[in-house]
Amino acid sequence: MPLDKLDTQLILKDAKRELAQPQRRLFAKQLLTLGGLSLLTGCTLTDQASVNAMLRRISRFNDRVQSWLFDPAQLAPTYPESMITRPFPFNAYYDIDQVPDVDAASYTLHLSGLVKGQRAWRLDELRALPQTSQVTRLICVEGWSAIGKWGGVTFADFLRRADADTTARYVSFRCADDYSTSIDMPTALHPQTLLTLTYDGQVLPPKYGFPMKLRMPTKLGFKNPKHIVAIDVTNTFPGGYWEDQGYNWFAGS
Ligand SMILES: Nc1nc2c(c(=O)[nH]1)N[C@H]1C(S)=C(S)[C@@H](COP(=O)(O)O)O[C@H]1N2
Ligand SMILES: [Mo]
Repeated sequence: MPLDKLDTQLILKDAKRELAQPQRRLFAKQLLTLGGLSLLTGCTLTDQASVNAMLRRISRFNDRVQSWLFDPAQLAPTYPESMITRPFPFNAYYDIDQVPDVDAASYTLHLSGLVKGQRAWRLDELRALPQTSQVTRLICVEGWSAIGKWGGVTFADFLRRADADTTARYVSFRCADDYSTSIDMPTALHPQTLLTLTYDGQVLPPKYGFPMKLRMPTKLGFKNPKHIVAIDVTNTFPGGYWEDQGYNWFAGS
């Protein structure tokens, strides 16, 4: 069916709604006309499904561009401890009374994919690795940000100790709830990307991701997975919980 046979007004309205999310502003600048976009992307805009496919394709393109621009030496701002937000907000795709209850004694972190080293790590093994801490700002797309203090193991260190192939493209995370997300390798190796075991000097509480979360001040909140139980190193694009629902994958600076 040619484009003019479709309700182009409705499709445009829908596309604009999709683009209204703040992390898509870059993306929105490129919203010319649907006809122009269809020429650029080579997609035929015959129905809503193909419009969505086109939007995803453009978002993926932006991810690639941002990934080239991303400078791994660029550091996110850090703050004095006096600026820590108290109480620090809790956020998840469910309410606080549904926070997963992970058992410390039986917890293991599974490593899979392009990794030569040890495949499962116990919590005491993670705690025995060299620790560092940082005070940074978490920015959530829902319209809030807060400064917190996270401690743990520099993720690049961990990946090297685990003998992960750091030339792979992606690292993906599966969580004790039904959450998942994934990042590019330059972000995984960023000096401020932290395999986090503590919050504000205390064992990471359940609400903030016990026993382990990945903290990246260069990424939006939703890219910072809590309650991680499995890490996969891969060259196959992994997506994630929000990413699969159309949120921009790169989602960071
Ligand atoms: N496992 C898991 N991780 C998650 C989420 C979630 O629902 N489940 N929500 C994300 C979102 S949207 C935000 S803003 C931060 C909130 O982290 P906080 O509760 O430590 O403030 O966690 C992120 N990581
Ligand atoms: Mo968020």
